[in-house]
Amino acid sequence: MGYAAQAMERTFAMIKPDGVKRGLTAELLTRIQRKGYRVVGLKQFVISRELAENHYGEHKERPFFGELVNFITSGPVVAIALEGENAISGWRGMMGATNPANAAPGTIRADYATSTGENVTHGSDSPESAERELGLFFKPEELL
Ligand code: FUP
Repeated sequence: MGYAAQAMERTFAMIKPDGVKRGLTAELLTRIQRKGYRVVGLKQFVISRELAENHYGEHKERPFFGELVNFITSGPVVAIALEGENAISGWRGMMGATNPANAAPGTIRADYATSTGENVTHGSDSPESAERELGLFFKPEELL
């Protein structure tokens, strides 16, 4: 253990339909693995509306909710379970701000996202949401 012991965490990452459609899957997995995170779960599929509405449940009352569910179910996504030191905030840092106009240079959203609605990736924002989202997208036996 180093001087500044860091927490080993699991988080839920997703390449959204725009990222998959544009052929960014390999590039994004490369970034994840170069960073040193371990991929403990991985699958590509089209999310059902039920899963989408559950996943984004906290935004149910927001005006963009319908559009968000339409977008996230519009094509295949790549669901990824990541493990690493401080993986929750670390992956959020790699993604950059929700609105790509505010995303720091070199982040995924600064490099690739076209708008707030189509911003290429998702990442859990807390240990509680990581656990909830990993549970929604993966069965325990799918995490290796
Ligand atoms: P993030 O955690 O960065 O994905 O951002 P939020 O949880 O705030 O938002 C989830 C998703 O809702 C965003 F990725 C895109 C969508 N969204 C909008 O379309 N408009 C908004 O004003 C805010 C979020």
